[in-house]
Amino acid sequence: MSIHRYGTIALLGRPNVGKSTLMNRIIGARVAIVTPKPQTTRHRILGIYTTDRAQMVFVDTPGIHRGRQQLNRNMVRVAYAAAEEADVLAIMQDASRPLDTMTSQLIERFAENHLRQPRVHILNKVDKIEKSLLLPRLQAVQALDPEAKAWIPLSARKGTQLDGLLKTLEQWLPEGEAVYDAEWFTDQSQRQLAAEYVREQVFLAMHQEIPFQTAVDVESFTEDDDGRLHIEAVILVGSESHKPMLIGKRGAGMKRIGSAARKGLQTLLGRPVDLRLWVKVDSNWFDHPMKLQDLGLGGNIE
Ligand SMILES: Nc1nc2c(ncn2[C@@H]2O[C@H](COP(=O)(O)OP(=O)(O)OP(=O)(O)O)[C@@H](O)[C@H]2O)c(=O)[nH]1
Ligand SMILES: [Mg+2]
Repeated sequence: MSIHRYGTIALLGRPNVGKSTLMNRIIGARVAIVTPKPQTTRHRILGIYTTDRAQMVFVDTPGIHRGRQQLNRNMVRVAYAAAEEADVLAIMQDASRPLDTMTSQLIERFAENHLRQPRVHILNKVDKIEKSLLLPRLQAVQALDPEAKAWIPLSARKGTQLDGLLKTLEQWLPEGEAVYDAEWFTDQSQRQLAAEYVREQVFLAMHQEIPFQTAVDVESFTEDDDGRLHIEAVILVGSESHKPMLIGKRGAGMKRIGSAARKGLQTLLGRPVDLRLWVKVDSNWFDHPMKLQDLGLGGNIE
């Protein structure tokens, strides 16, 4: 009989490199929100992939970046804490851009902190790159971290090379039995998913600093006898001037956000959803440790 493996794989890298896209692809469901804007992911999110041979728990993390606000610092802390706990470190970058300094910074930091887990480098977005540029970029990452176990170019969006990635990752996981039920694919509650799906639509609809100063708090989440979910959520904005921009003419902006989030949730959860949204101004919530804690953004990973 072959060995059964179980373990966690931290997906680490700069914002916007495609960590959440890759995890969703592997899991086959939109468990993490994805937008073209950096700093979309704010929490540690698990995506659980189960086969006969292994249970692979992907740990999606916020992109590592510099930011002065408490929210930014907490997000980065979550990413590093996830790295410390993982069995395998998957370091991701955007292959369509020149090699950035983040990969070397990460490797240095892991060495300083004695993190000796196997490392696998992922060069994402190869669908965007001219073929002749890929090989030198791959060689640059290999030269930077020759002790890594693998350097894998792929496209999370197109789903190319995923089998190769999964095979490699599985090989470096420790032996062990599955921990999660085979039907589970994330650790997030439906309530958390609802908040994230609303925030995704806010990120897609809003520009400049508005999305980064927005949070979503689900205030009421109930299920009626027919299985329909009734969700009431507040969108927190960082300044009075953001409120009308979010609401739009005669509430059109909010309607669009609500309708798109509701449809996405219905698809994910496979049940009808009623969603009511409000906007509340709470200036500088993103720089207050206590408020962040209340919103589940305190920087601790449990
Ligand atoms: N062309 C192309 N775009 C991709 C690919 N993977 C992700 N993207 C796009 O890159 C953008 C960022 O993707 P995310 O998955 O949100 O990136 P992330 O690393 O999770 O970002 P943060 O959560 O901000 O750290 C989105 O617009 C994705 O559609 C890919 O393989 N090819
Ligand atoms: Mg993300």
